[in-house]
Amino acid sequence: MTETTPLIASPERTVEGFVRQYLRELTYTQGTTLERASTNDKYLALARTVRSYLMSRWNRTVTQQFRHPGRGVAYLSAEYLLGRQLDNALIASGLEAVAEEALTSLGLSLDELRAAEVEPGLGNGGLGRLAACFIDSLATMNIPAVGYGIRYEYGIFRQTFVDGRQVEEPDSWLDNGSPWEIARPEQEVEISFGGHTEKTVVDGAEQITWVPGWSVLAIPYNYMVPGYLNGRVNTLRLWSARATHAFDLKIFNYGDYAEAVRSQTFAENITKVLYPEDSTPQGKELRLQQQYFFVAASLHDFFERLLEDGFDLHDLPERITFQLNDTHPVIAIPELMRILVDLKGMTWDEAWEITRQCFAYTCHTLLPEALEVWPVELMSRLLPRHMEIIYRINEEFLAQVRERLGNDEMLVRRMSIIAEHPERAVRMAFLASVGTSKINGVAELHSQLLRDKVLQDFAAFWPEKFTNVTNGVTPRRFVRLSNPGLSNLITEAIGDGWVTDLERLRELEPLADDAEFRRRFREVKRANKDRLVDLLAKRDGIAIDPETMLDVMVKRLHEYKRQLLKVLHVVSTYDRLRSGELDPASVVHRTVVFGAKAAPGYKMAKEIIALINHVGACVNGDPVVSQALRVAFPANYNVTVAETLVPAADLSEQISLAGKEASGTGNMKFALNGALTVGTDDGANVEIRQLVGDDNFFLFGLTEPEASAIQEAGYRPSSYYEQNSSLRRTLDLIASGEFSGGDRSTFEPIVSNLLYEDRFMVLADFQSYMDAQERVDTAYRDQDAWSRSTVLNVARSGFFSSDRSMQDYLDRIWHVSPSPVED
Ligand code: NBG
Repeated sequence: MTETTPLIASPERTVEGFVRQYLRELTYTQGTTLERASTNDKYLALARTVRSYLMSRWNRTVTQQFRHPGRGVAYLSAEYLLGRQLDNALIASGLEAVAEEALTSLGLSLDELRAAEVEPGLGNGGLGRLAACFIDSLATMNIPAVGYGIRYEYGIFRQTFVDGRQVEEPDSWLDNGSPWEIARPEQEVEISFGGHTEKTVVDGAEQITWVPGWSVLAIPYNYMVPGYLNGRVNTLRLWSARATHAFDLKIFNYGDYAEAVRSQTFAENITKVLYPEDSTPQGKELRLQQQYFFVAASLHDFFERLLEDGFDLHDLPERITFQLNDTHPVIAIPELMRILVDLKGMTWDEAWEITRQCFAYTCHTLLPEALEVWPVELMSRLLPRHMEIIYRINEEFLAQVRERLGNDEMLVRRMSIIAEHPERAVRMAFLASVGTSKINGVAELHSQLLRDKVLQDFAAFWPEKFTNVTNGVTPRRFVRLSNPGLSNLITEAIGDGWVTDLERLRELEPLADDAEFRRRFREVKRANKDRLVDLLAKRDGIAIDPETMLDVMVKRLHEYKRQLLKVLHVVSTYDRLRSGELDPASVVHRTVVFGAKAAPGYKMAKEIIALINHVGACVNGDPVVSQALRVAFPANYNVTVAETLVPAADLSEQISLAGKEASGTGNMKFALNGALTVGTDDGANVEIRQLVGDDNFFLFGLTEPEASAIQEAGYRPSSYYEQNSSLRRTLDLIASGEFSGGDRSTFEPIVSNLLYEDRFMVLADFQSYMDAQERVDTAYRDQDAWSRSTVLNVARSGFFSSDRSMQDYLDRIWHVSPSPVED
């Protein structure tokens, strides 16, 4: 590709240049004037102004990629929980100060305009946010990488509370315009479904053709992924479904207008909505359609647009690794086989070798019910050719197993990609294990448990395939942008190199012993609390006291994460304050903040939300208790709220049952922002504790082997109830109807579940958790020692940068080198 476009200079990086560009956008793109413009007009013009500064770098990045094609990464993820784009684009382009001054000179406020952006909530929780952190790091590290995903028209639902119960509202995030995306309708890809396959013999060789039943168009929308101050802008390509032209036309010709519109709607349903399940997928047909839709479009895009004409496909593994973010994109494995064998005429064996080398798989769970399976019946109906390919992959794989391990039929059944019970179904994690060259877990403990338990047979068969890459978070968004006070303090002390080399935070360690530094550190925390006070007052009408300890538990609502354990602590404290056992004047004053969405179909999770809200109302309404303890549960926790909440927190609650949380990434954000963790030995907590030191972490609870041993011996939660009087009082109080206006039935399902099932061992860890909270209180009383610990948490958490995670992927899996974009 030759570059013939004359280079149009970017707008000048001065206040005047910015003002000029801004007024141009407001006038010529938005079609309004400063006097008439709505807040949304002003925001859109600002977004486009900032975008215009990045545009030539984006073009340059793409041009360089076409001119010097080399080894790269394609990250395939059904979710990207991006958060607001404006602030990130401002810091990545180094335009923050200029923009602020320019807007002020026009009588506008940057703060007001940034608040007008609706965040693209195209993900559920940790998995989607991780993908967003990873693409940020890849761009910042100058790695040629492209992210592929789905442009959901409705992202994660907006949560509201009615009588303390969760109500979901659609998130129509595109309504006010979407200045960060560029549609490329001319690069549409046709994606087929259904139909049947036909066998023909050509020159003695069997050839299979898929004759699909229906198809839709995939329209790409490009998003900028700007590296931090490095002039690289990578691309995130999200696909949107549209009805095929041929489809409507045929029906139009028959004169059935209504039918034509119906089919259009049917096609466009595919990318209509993000499934709000987190960690436990629903086996819905539309979900499989979504998965195949984006994966097939992405592979096609890579082959047709990014690969030069005449590229020898045998060299494909030299060019690309497709990283599969969980099992959602795993259907890409049979799709690549179909492309290579059916469309490109390769032999099966050659194609298989290439396919395996081109894919790597990240597993993000330990819950057996979270491993996706698709009924054979559905797969055969929706993707008949892929089902045949999966059968053959399985046949050859099981033959290999028999050859190496003998005819151990139990083992063969256990390892089969096709499950036989309760119905015949494709186990996507097994397909991923067979069809990739590397498999990784997301924290040390998680990777170990994958090898020892979840994928044990595969790890024994291919030990070298398994590796670990501990998750990370981007320091740009989660420190630099969300915590300007701390960022300035750090930069003043050690320079600004930490933003792209987070291990440099180590240089802060000696300052933990510097009383003046600790004082300033506390000042920053206090200012962050004041910011949170403002936000919650404006956004939710919730008043919180910045003088209290902020004890924060924010994450998806899931039984394994054990929000219930936190509730029991609150209820027990309420009980003791009210009965006079604790003196409100002398205890450490706390504000317990919850933030959590429950999957709309997850009944128990929704009951727990109601319980939190009802307990909160009683706590806050009690004149004695509320002097010392308050509960705040702002609705609709999202990335934007996290950006204000995390920097303000004193205590980070990471209290899942050991062996259940794959990693957690909120835990890392809190530690990096100077909160201390109360946590179990689970997921990445293990590594956080090792790094920050036992003295600066409140550990409690069973270890994974201990929990497993109790389960094996037969766990009896009621025995803990019988033996522990404070636990008994706490549960009895909930059962009494105290928090439900005297109605004992309201929270009865929660109480009986804890007493008679308690799958995640809340009761077993209760006492240990209460003891840990006592240690927290004691530690918090000595503010000077506390802030020493918080400084050490920050100084020792540099490991949890997603830049380090990306470096680990590069070294262990991708083997791609940086390629800075030239001027
Ligand atoms: C989640 C895990 C978290 C982990 C994120 C990112 C799924 C399936 N998994 O512990 O529950 O931090 O993935 O790896 O959403």
